[in-house]
Amino acid sequence: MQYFVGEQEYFKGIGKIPFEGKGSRNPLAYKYYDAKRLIGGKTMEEHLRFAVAYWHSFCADGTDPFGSSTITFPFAKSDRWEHAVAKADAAFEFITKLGAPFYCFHDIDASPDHDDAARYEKDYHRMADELLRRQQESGVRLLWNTANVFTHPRYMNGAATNPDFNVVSRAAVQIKASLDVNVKLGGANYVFWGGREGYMSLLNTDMKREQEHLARFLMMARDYGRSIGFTGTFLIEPKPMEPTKHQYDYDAATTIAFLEHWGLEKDFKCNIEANHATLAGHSFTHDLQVCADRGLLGSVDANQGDIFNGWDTDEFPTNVYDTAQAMVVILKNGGLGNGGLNFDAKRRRNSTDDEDLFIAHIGGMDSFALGLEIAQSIIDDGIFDDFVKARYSSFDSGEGKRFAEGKMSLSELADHGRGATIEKRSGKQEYLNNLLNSYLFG
Ligand code: XUL
Ligand code: CO
Repeated sequence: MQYFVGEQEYFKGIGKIPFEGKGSRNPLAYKYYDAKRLIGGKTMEEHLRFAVAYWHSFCADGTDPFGSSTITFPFAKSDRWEHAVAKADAAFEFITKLGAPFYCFHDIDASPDHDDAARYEKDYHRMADELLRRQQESGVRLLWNTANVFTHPRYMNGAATNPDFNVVSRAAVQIKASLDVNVKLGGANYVFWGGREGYMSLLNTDMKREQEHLARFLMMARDYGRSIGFTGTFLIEPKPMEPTKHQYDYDAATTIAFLEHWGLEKDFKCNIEANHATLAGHSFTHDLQVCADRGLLGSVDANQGDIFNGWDTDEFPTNVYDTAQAMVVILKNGGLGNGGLNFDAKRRRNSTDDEDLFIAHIGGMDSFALGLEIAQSIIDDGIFDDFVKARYSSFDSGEGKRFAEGKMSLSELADHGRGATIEKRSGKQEYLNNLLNSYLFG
């Protein structure tokens, strides 16, 4: 099969990743992700809509707060523009060899940042032309892009929520340019992750005012995006903290309440990241379900945290127990629509071989493919659904139905309660845990 390699091949010795199936021990082959295999009427590729994240895969060099870079990229160049062009070549080569249909990026992952706004915009538009050409040649599509308005020191007090109007307006330069670039590249979604949209101390913060500014900013972005022909979904990515002490888009429920309060829910949905949900004290499935229940599940940043520490370790997802449960919610949601599964995940700092980048993605894709397969059998068999339905069956007829339909007063409800016979009914959690294991392990 043909695949895209730019003028120079960067990942030499690694070809298109094949599907070898269960039992293969080849680290550079899929064991479960068989792109064209049909599951419940759609191919795995259509269900899973995998995306590669530019910032981790082609920018993060292993630097952490305790040590300098460990990873040397094969495309490294000393000139910043030449580096960005070589990075684009390497990225499209990598994504094509992997066979992922989508990619995602922040403005300054792909294009050099400059303090001079005009120079920043000029380079970004030039880079968009470079990316567009590679998209057309390779067939890889843009799942979403976003603006990095959290790294530069000017954003240390926030971007849209900064107490200084001049900083807010400088953030608009990046967000407007990113929307222009999105439309040029045919992006399916546009993401806002408010890394510094929160506070470090309430003693210096007018929280109400900052949230009003955030809402105002999002409305302006929506109106501008729609005016230039962006028809995709705007996404907010919740995270409770890190780098701020408290981020306003704390979790799915908080974000949805914010969107609904400001009337933004028709254009915006949530991008749920597994490790952000766990950082907020929820399971990944919990935040997906909160969104699905409100029709606001837009997309997913697929990763996992470490159970032994609380922060955002952004590991590649390998826990099939979680991917299977996540895929149940996603399938019942009717899929992710415009969204997809973006690997907002990085290989560990000491995984320094080029092939480790492939192996990490292969593991993530296989874990979700296996999760999908398991989820489809769980749904097809309907045992969990039947159990849950039976548990609430007292609301399906008679007085219970009248209550659920809002046709009963509190006095009538109490009248029913006086004569009600209450039987003890087990929640059967252990039975259900064991049943889930039987789907995972046969
Ligand atoms: C940070 C994070 C971001 C967003 C995009 O925790 O998840 O990379 O996904 O800005
Ligand atoms: Co993310």
